[in-house]
Amino acid sequence: MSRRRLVTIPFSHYCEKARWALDRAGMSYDEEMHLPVFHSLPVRRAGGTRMVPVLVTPHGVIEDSTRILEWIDAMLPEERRLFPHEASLRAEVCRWEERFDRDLGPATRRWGYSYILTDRTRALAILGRHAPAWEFAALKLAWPAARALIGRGLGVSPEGVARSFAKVNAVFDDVGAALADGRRYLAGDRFTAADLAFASLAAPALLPDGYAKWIGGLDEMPPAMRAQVEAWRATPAGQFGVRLYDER
Ligand SMILES: N[C@@H](CCC(=O)N[C@@H](CS)C(=O)NCC(=O)O)C(=O)O
Repeated sequence: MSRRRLVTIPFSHYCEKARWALDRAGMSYDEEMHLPVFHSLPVRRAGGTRMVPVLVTPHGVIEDSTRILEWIDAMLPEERRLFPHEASLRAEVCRWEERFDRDLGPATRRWGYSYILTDRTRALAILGRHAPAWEFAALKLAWPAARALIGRGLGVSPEGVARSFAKVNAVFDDVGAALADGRRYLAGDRFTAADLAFASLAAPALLPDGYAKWIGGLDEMPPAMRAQVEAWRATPAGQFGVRLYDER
């Protein structure tokens, strides 16, 4: 039987979400990593449409991190599932998860890129960590064009970044408010897709140790970014995200 293959942009937090779920389920897979822009062709070759993550299995191709989580869940016993069976709890988990996918993921990504793209040396050090050698060489050569393409694609403008910053704060406030009653997990009394989606999609804003392997640690980031990461880490939602990584 051929092995499962996860096609990724390695530092993508949506890929991190899928990777976390696969690891948690103890499912083996090979990760095929690409740089942004260079990912397009491999994604289509793998049977995907445009975005990563794409999971290639002997039984078919699964696109989208949430679909990947659902696919993994179908193979787990109820008590290990990320989406509980009980209807009202499941609805709560899905509401959180959709909110993080829709609001938090794009916002932390744009905010993070706004710092990373400003300095060529830093950007290449971060983006190039796990990149195939030829993709990295091409990225270096074509950096001004690649930078412009990524920045435009993600809407990295002062107004866009300000909107994303406000969105991260709004999500963190809501998560903090939910946790104020002392609960350990966002929905119910065990770890679910809500927690996994929050921690992984908040990772660019929290830079927990478990994510540093993919994007770099706090000390590699510019001072203004570091200060904001530290401020977010100090919030109840930030502490929660870091704790989930520690317990991973
Ligand atoms: N809803 C998707 C979002 C995935 C996503 O935004 N992937 C980004 C990387 S973080 C991507 O592939 N961007 C490349 C592109 O848009 O071409 C999921 O949950 O998997």
